[in-house]
Amino acid sequence: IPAYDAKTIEEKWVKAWDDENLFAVDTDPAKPKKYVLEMFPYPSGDLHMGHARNYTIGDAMARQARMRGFDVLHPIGFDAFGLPAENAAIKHNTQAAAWTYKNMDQALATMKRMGFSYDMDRLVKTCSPDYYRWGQWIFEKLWERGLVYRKKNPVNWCPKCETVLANEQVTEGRCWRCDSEVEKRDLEQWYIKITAYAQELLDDLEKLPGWPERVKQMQANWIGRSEGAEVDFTLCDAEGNPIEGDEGKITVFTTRADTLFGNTFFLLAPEYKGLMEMVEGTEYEDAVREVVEGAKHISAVERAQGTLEKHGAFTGRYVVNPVSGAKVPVWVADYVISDYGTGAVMAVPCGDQRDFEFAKKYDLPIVPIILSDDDPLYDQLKDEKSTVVTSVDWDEALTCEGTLVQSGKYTGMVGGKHSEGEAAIVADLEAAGTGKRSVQYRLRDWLISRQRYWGNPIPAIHCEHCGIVPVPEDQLPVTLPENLDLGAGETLAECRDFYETTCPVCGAPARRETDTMDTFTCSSWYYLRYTDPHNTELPFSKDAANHWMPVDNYIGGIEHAILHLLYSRFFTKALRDMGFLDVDEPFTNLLCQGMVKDENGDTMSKSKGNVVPPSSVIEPYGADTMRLAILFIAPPEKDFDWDPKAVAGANRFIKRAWNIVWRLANDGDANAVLDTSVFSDADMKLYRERHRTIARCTQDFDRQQFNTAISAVMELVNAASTYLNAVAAGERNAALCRLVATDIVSVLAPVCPFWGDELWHEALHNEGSVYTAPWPEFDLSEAVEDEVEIAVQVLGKMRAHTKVPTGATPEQMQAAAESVASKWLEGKTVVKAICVPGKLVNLVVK
Ligand code: ANZ
Ligand code: ZN
Repeated sequence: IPAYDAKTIEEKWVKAWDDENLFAVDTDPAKPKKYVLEMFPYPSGDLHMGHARNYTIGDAMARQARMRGFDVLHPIGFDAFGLPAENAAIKHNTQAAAWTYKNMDQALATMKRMGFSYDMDRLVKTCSPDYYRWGQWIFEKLWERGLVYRKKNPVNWCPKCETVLANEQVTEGRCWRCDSEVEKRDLEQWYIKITAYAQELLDDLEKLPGWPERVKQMQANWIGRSEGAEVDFTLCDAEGNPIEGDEGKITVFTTRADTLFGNTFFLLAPEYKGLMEMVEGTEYEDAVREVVEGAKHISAVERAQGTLEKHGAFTGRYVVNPVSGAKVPVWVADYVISDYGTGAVMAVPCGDQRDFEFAKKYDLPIVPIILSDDDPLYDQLKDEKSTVVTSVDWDEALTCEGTLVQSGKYTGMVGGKHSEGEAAIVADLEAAGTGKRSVQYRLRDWLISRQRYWGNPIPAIHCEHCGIVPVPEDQLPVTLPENLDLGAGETLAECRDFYETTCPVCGAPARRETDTMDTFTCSSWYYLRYTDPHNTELPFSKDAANHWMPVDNYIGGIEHAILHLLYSRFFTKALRDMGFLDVDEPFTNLLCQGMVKDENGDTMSKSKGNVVPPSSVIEPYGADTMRLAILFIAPPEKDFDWDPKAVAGANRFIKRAWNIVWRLANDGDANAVLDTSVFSDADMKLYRERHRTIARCTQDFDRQQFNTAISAVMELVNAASTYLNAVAAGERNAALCRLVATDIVSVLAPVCPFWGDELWHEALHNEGSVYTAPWPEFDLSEAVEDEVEIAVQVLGKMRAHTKVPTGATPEQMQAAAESVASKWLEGKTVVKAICVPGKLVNLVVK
């Protein structure tokens, strides 16, 4: 038996698979398709442990699916545009393209070394013109359809990255990439109208039973659908007279119209249009301005969270409440955000915790209009229609359901979200023409323009005469120049060769758009390009997309739960509506793999110096050991701590399985016919074990629980080892030995492919690759034992064990029990036998 030499074997098979182009898709209409996809990497350097885990999971799935008879599409590519390349180029005084291509080459070499079964003919690099050309084309199609527009708006600006950011890219007021504090700037930017799909993006989460619940929940929260009403308030002066010359009314969005009687003040967002004009020249101007300026340094998301200290100021104005008729003061407050609802709020301190805190801070009245029935005020107020109690000293607002009090004719009704009281008041507002039903979404349109160089150019031209016009389709792509002097600070906006152009409509000199697209536009459709990567007429053909889509198994990190996955779902739906493919959702099953942490359970990071590079395992042990360890240590969705002992253990198992397969193969005979009627007891035992473990392994692969699938293989290896030790060489069944050797190689091959192909050829003398071999069949009825072991009790005391035929009758069980328990029965008579079939007999004696 040759020694297991990972290095030699792995080098040999990397080359052989390459020469044969083994992993190319062979679209076979007779086979069912399976599209297995791992989220493509950003080429920031060599692969790290997180990548290794991501791709190992996908690769095991893809290889096993292939063996199960699927026609498998398993591609890879690179999300190659983005700021890190630009920053690295500035730092090392080189080109972003050179840096990116070098990193991609390095990552590709590592992927090969890991044995990943990618169809390299379908490699996609988003920075390559033949890819980004189609990104520009799709952008123009969205534009034609009214799903792209420009707008001047306060936007998130990262001062360090010197670019704007989408809402999704700001976490707790900071840049998702560099963690700098994000500022607000008023800039004209390009937007994609993702909000047009808000409802469908929400509804269709139901079509995704194969997604983790928490990811769907995060998307639903991000979309943030809210049902409520818009209510009109009339502006007035301190005496309650309508204000001359003003528009006269301000509308609010509320989910709690039932609380209108508890509205004691009124709030405007600091960015509310016309706010400063309202206070100009008045004694309130300075205080209001202070709040407006202060709010500029806090992100809208944070302001809305309600965890920060609240700031506000009185504007000197009042509004009249359309239901209670009360005159309430108008304030500016920094926890009100301008781009949700109407940017104005009817504050109800007794029912809303934020309003409650604001009222406490600024000493505004808290009128109780909703009570829980254990409230001390309940008995006094439960029938009270007018306001008799004008303030309470509660510790917090009552934000759940309760009974409405001091609320006119609505008193006594149930109050709360979607409550009886809410419905009644909204119906009356609608009848009076002062309000209407309304649905709001938290989701905002996707700001996609970036003032950065290394990205896909937005295909637009600014003409003095014609406005902003799209670059004609036959002039795409707008090619990104690769020779900018980034080190010297040159930007696209300063690159004459790039921006000087002529207007495609009138021919006058014009200026090319110099903003590039958010790189998330590139990753929103790459999975479609894989289905037809060389198409020069279209981004992908409808037939190819319809054949392969949706992706059956998508594997990636939870950090993409919102951004990438939401954008991709939107792109798929928009492209569907334009007739380019027929699927509603891009990813049927989503697996979010857990993190690989260091030995002490810390996340790995360069700054902590605790990164375990994949090469540190591949060098000493080989890629197969690395793959086995990654899949065996934990179920794929769980985090795990890196454990060198587990790696050594994985390597020991590979060697042991190697030896067992060789020994079985040497005793086996490919021409022998399997005949169970000549089996010895030992043969039968191994044969049953084989059916049992293959069944478990198959089910565990289906459930994507690779760790338990590997445990099943280990049991089979143990059973084979027991057999080889117990049965003399000349007495082993040659057909059985061959079968079990083939089984072990086959079921472990998706995990340890190099090991698998080496044994497939050298020990089993097969042609081809185990990758194209069928997955072993099993028959659970063959796994059933003929006999079962039962426990024997005498007067409830455990005395012995014995075997009875499977399906034995109570009489047979009793007879067997009496014979093994004879020494406890001496001199007694059995009066009764209590039998639990297949398990136990309890003999009752006198
Ligand atoms: C009165 C009220 C009484 C409210 C009450 C809540 C509780 P969701 O559910 O998230 O949609 N609101 C409306 N627009 C806002 C804005 N631009 N900035 C900050 N807050 C805003 O929240 C809807 C509620 O948030 C609305 O209902 C409004 O306060 C507030 F007992 O109106 B409510
Ligand atoms: Zn023009």
